[in-house]
Amino acid sequence: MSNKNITLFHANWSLCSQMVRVAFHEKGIPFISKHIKLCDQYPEGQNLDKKFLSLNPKGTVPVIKHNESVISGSENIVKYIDTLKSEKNINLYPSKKSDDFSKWVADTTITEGVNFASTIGTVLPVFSAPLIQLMVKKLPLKSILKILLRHPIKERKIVFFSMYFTSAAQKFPNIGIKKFIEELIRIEKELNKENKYFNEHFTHIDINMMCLFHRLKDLKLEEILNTSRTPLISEYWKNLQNRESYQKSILDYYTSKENEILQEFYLVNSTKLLEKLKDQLYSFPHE
Ligand SMILES: N[C@@H](CCC(=O)N[C@@H](CS)C(=O)NCC(=O)O)C(=O)O
Repeated sequence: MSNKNITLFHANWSLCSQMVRVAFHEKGIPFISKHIKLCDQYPEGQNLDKKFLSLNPKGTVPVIKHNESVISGSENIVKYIDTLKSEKNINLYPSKKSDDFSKWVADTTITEGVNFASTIGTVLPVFSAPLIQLMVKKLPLKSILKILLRHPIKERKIVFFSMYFTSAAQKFPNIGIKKFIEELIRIEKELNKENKYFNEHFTHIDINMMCLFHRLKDLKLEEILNTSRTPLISEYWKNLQNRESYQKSILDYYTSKENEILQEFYLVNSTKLLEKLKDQLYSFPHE
């Protein structure tokens, strides 16, 4: 099947969209870009419009349309992209698939139906909550009502609504501290000094880690990747940032909107999360 005419519906600042863009870049497969203004970031809330909901009834990005097929969810999409032929000789999956590999992919994805802060993939949205709250509070009331009336995912409706009317999201990061440090130690143990990446070559796991670690950078928590307790992670993160896809699929998608929000966030945010993470990491028992 031709790789032409693949349309990606995505958002500049969305972890799952970043994952899929990195996969496209790594495979050397072009896509037609349709940027969706998400309801927690923009008054338009295009992911709740009828047209988008007819593509993905869950109202989330990313989604791809290839000829007549529509695929949603970053995990499914990256898997699909990997099956497409391209000039670049790269496989995002190992030749021998294992349950362990699949579990790492799932654990590093924002998997639906999985409790918040129960995997590293679902901890990062919890850490991002104060940043998202800052954007939600800027929305006009009309947009919040649109979320209330149309968002297909009940939990998100409640979260966005509470972000608008309360400051509860400031405390959300605390829910993820313990799990995040456990996961960091688990990753450190899994990494091998001989490999540049999680496995012997760059795979779907590395794509997800790149995006999750980058979100830590956005949140000014990157220091937690560069401690004496996690020397292999520190090296691994450098290797991930050296991939061309990091620049082209993540950094190049920052516009003045994202940069301005970040500047404001750094001025107003005071959860002292980094200190709490460091305390938790250094008190983690040595084996
Ligand atoms: N499991 C899905 C999760 C999709 C998801 O939650 N996307 C977020 C952006 S990372 C989104 O669309 N948020 C907007 C909303 O929920 O209204 C995936 O991996 O793609």
